[in-house]
Amino acid sequence: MTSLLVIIVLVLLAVALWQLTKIFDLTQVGSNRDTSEVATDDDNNVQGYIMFTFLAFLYIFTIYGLFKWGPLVLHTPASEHGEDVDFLMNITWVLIFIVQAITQALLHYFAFKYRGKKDQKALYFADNNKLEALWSVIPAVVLAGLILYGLYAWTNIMFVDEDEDTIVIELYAQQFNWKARYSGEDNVLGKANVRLIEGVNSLGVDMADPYSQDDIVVTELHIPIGKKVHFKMRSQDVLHSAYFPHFRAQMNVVPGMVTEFAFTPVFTTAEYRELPYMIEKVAHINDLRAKKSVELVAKGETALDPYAFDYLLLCNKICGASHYNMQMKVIVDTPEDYKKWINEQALLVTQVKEANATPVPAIDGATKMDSTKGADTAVVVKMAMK
Ligand SMILES: [Cu+2]
Repeated sequence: MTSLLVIIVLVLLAVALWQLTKIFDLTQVGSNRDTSEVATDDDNNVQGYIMFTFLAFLYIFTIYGLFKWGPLVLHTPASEHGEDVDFLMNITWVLIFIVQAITQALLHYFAFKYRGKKDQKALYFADNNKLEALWSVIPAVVLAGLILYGLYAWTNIMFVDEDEDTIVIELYAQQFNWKARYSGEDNVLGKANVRLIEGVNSLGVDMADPYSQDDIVVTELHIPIGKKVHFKMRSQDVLHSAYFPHFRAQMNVVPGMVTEFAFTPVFTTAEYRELPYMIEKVAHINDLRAKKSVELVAKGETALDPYAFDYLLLCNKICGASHYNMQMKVIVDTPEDYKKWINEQALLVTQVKEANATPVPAIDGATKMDSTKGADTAVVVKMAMK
């Protein structure tokens, strides 16, 4: 409603201004004002200086933006290859920045220098091979250099030696959550198929496959520092994208195929929380939250919990209504903590067996079906019938 009112006010204001200019034109009737549409030297000078003002605006806005929003970029990378990605990104930015600063200055300077002047005629200039070669070859060489370096970095990052000692983990995407499946002692993931999804086996793991017997399914990803983790990704429904911003890793997760990415974390969660930039950032966020909490409490609502940093796996493909909230907490542990954690996790095969073993209660009408327990029972019944 408010926006409609604002629109009406703006339209009325525009109409009023237009009427005012008409009245102004009428007051000028009879005076010997220059009404010619051909630009005079004065007009051209004004246009020339406006060009310079625009150039100043471009530079001032760029510098302002760098200071104002520059600190918001992702800081220290938390993976081994992250440095390479950042270096490539920074080189690209610096190049764009230098080229933009020079070409914009030249463009606006020449537009000013050769602004219209009375009796000045444009010089007919067909072409200059040397100049054209120069401005084609320089960008071509620079771009080829960037692309070659990019390809080199990409192959380096994407290459996973099959014999390398890695931890194989499956990332399973579905609208709108992530699950992780650890390949267990054998480091091989058991086969899986969407047709096998049933009850606790929400990833459709083939429980008859010997490789599935030690698989573990979790909703919070733990990985050890300093060890290469080889992710194999599957999607249950639509296109998703596994995005680990702090590890500088991203890969599409495509239904019907397995995509891969591997990286080595170099900071544990605890270490990353202690980085000076992170301490400052978290303090700032908590300042804002504390202020907001005062407002909330005044309104009789609950205060916000203080924020603590955690690595996240996000979805970076708009995959539906709750896409924005499709995330999984990632914890980088020390090798000892990781070992301890993984040993505490229940095997999928045990979970499936337990679900199957739950005694089926006597079916006494619909009352059983309105609780979660009831839903489980339905699954068990279905599995038992298989
Ligand atoms: Cu998604």
